[in-house]
Amino acid sequence: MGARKQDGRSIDQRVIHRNGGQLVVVSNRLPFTSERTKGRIRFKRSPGGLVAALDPAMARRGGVWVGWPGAETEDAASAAEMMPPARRSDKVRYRPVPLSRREVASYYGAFSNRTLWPLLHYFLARTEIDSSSWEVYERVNERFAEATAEESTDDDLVWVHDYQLMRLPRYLRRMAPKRRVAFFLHIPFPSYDVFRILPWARHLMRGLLSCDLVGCQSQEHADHMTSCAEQLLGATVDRSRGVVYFEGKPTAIQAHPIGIDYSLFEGMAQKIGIPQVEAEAQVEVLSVDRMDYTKGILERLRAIEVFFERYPTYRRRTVFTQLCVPTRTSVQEYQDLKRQVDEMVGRVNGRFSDPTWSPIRYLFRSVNQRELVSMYRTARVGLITPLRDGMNLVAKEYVAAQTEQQGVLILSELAGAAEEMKEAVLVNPYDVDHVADAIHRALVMPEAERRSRMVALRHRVMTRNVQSWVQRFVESAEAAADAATGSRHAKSRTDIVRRRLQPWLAKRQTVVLFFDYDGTLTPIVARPENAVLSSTAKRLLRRASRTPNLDVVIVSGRALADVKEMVGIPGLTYVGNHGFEIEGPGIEFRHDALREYQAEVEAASKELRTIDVEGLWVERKGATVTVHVREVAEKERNSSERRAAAILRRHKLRVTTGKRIVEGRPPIDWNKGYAVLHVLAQRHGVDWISRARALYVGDDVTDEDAFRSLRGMGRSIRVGPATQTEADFSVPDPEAVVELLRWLASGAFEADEV
Ligand code: GDG
Repeated sequence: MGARKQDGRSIDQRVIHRNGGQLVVVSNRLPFTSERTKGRIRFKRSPGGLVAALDPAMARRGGVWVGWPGAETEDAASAAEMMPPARRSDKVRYRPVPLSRREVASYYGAFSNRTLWPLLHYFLARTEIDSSSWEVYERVNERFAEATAEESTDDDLVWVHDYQLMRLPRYLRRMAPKRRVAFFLHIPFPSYDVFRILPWARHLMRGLLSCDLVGCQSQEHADHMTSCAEQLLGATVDRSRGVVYFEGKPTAIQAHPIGIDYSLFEGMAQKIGIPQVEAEAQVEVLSVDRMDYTKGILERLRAIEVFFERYPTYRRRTVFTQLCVPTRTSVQEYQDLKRQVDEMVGRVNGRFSDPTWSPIRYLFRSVNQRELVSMYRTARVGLITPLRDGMNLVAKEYVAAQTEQQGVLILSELAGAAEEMKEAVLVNPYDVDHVADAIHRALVMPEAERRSRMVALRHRVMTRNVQSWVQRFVESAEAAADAATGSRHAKSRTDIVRRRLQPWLAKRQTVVLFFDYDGTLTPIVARPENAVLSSTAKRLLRRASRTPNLDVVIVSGRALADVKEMVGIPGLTYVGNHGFEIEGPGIEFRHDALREYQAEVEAASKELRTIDVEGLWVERKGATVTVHVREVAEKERNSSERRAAAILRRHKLRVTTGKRIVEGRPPIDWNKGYAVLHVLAQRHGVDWISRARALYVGDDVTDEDAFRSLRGMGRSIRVGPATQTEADFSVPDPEAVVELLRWLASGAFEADEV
């Protein structure tokens, strides 16, 4: 029976239903594979790490999954038939992308698996260069992009996976310029000298740079990708922030090492119970791989042979189980590898076996997950030695299943996992003598050492699990997309900030809101006296001042009297003069420096007024003095700023520069950040953190002090670009601040859901 009727609804109904802001995952394969046998369609979970990692996350979170259902079909109608019945939940919908026989052969078999796969894993001699398969790769990527464009909206986050779809983002960007697009590469990204070998290296790089975020398994891969962008396309690179600018658009390139569903593996292992390894005569060493030349199976078998040569006393006491899962069986290289592995196992077994024991137990098939965990559990040593691997999830799963902390992990230093799993016994998989010795070392390792290594490994695999991987990736992708789209998406950026703040704000009784004035509540204007609060902002501030559990504080570089007059709402707390003066219910504060430095500030102001430059003017405010250069002719602006700064320094004042202003203030450690903490302690006690949430919104460099002070204790929002700031979030402009204020003043942050 086809999938259409099994869940009582048609596939199309499931495909059409949509809700905004969802995750749209795109991968070559859907998480299941359909097979047509004797007129019936059967569905199997697809093998491999990508599905193992993403399937549970999607099932929990919901969204759309775009991909190839696995069987060759000529048209969309027959592809729809290849859809499975509704799964565990209806939260995941599938959009099949049909592929013809020729496309499967060229896009998948040839370009993906005989060109990109070997090259990205540094197997240069196996890399095929064939322009006809490239053309099919392009066309298929375009078709995937079309399906993705149809299935997503500008509110969604499109998350494209892996090397088969590196060109997709380029097409999608053309079809839907505002779509938020992120990419994750599951396999390694090689150095420039290797990647440039591909005649289509530039095209592939352009594909990646059409994304807002590109995630790699390790920092090393991310660094390689950044250099390639720079050297192949002349992109501008900001290494400190991990951002590449190409064709006027930023792309963040970051390391996001993938994790596993730790509690699933640990839970299954606990259910299976404690293996009776000690009681058994034989100790087991386990390797699990897809049958792939990158996994180093032949080299490992050779190391096992050397092990039995060097350590003959371990014969009959040790069994190596090699589970090889068949993949890409239609590709010639994989058929050849299978033959070589078969031969090698036969040779080693023939050499060492006796009538009751064989050194290698070889399984060429897949096992179910329970059996797999049971194998992980019984193995004293996990022998994971790929020649190159993006990450290697088997290493992490083995560790998760070691609930008794008895096992030892031997891990290739050329697997991405080695970057995080330093407590494993790390080996060079090509050095078979070294691997043989490492096996011996693992077998004789004292229990105390085994335990301490395993405890450390388990802790890391547990905390960096697949759930946190998805969460961190999605958050980084949204932040990168915000930065890229800038104010065009003002509203949605504010929405994102609101969504993220809401659960945090709702957790405490009181919320203390700090707003900077100029540039935050009002737009920046040429003359400060013209920075008038809009009637909406004023109304909302008034409403906020009456909202229960909301405490509003206005923070400004202006003199206290000035900012009080500009806002004009009684009952709020006002912080003036960058924190030197504070006034509000229960607070009356004037910093001593106001008096101490009065004479110096006065003298500096006088001297500054002697600068004869048209448009420059000096504003004296309590403890500080500000030189405004906004109206100075552009060519004279920098020199005027320099002259003003020199005068201020001569008077021993501390100089800060802001948006077309230069300011001098007493050279003492006091700033908006200290003032914010002072207000919190005065109004809510030194232990304010247990009762109140503090949120600071500001646009200026002087607000960075407040962002820093609240780091880890409160939250902060920068008004303007999210670059070079200590703030946790950003919104584009004062209009967005007013939107945020509307929400806060309504008290809606106390609700359970936004
Ligand atoms: C790519 C990258 C990266 C294996 N045999 C059986 C079985 N498996 C599952 C394992 C594991 C997965 O397959 C293999 O994952 P790996 O990470 O080891 O390798 P790749 O397939 O090459 O994955 C890799 C990964 O993507 C994720 O980003 O780590 O570097 O090459 O989860 O458990 N599962 C079952 N039976 C088997 O016989 N049930």
